[in-house]
Amino acid sequence: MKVCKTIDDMRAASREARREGKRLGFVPTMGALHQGHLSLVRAAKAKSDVVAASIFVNPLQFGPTEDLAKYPRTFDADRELLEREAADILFVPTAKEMYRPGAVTYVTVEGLSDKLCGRSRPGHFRGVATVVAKLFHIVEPDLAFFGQKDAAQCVIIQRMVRDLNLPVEIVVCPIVREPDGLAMSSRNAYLSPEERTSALVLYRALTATRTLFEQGERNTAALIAAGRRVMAKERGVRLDYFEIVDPDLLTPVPELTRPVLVAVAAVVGTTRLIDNILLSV
Ligand code: PAJ
Repeated sequence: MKVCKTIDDMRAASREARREGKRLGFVPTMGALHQGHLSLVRAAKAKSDVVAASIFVNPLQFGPTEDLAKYPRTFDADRELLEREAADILFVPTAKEMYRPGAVTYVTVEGLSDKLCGRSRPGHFRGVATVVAKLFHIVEPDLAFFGQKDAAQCVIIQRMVRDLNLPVEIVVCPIVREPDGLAMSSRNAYLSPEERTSALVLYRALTATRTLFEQGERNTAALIAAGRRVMAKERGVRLDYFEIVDPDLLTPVPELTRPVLVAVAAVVGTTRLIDNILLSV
């Protein structure tokens, strides 16, 4: 695996692959890799000739009181995992390499960036869209792989690609869960054993909603209420949102007449976790 630390090195590696007519698949990450990330690398391997991954803890997508400083950084283990998955290129720029002093240009996906997590994390999706746009320009992939775990992120990236005519195909891959249902996340590493148990409430609430839906309930207010009731029962968990929204627009829907996204975010102890499911009628 070729490790590129500079933008110039990364561009050269990408150009070389493309000169040979190879399809380049790209998996952007912030590291602390787990099976969720690796599922994206495997999907990329299956659909592309050359696979590039990036590890960059993007300061622009963290709020001033968020966990940028303590975000888990496990580079040696990450590199080994990527080697084992036979990734071809790893891009690991520094923050200085990615953001020149005085950088003032951002990508805002208006009307979407303030939905779901965007409401309680102002500036977060602007940071995500900006860094992903930059990464796409540097790596120049044919395909880029994202996880459904971050549902709003997928919607925002897809809209950005469409609106800016970026020549990349976005592939969204399913959520990878622990055997007990907890969605895998780099932030799960912050959880104490008690919090790890409490964290199961997110998936439990989503499952309760799905069960009610399968029993025939189509009123979203009733479905949301059921999910929120489950969330409220778990002590030490502060609900941020439990919403049922249009999967493309991220806006609330009153009745379930077409597929919807059920999305939840909550703070367990001090750790913010998200999860979601899709319901299709
Ligand atoms: P990060 O949280 O490291 O996630 C990188 C990719 O892995 C994202 O596409 C995310 O949705 C996916 N992923 C995380 N957990 C997953 C799971 N349990 N199952 C399936 N996929 C999962 O998301 C980011 O980084 C950043 O915002 C980034 C896109 C890299 C921009 O900085």
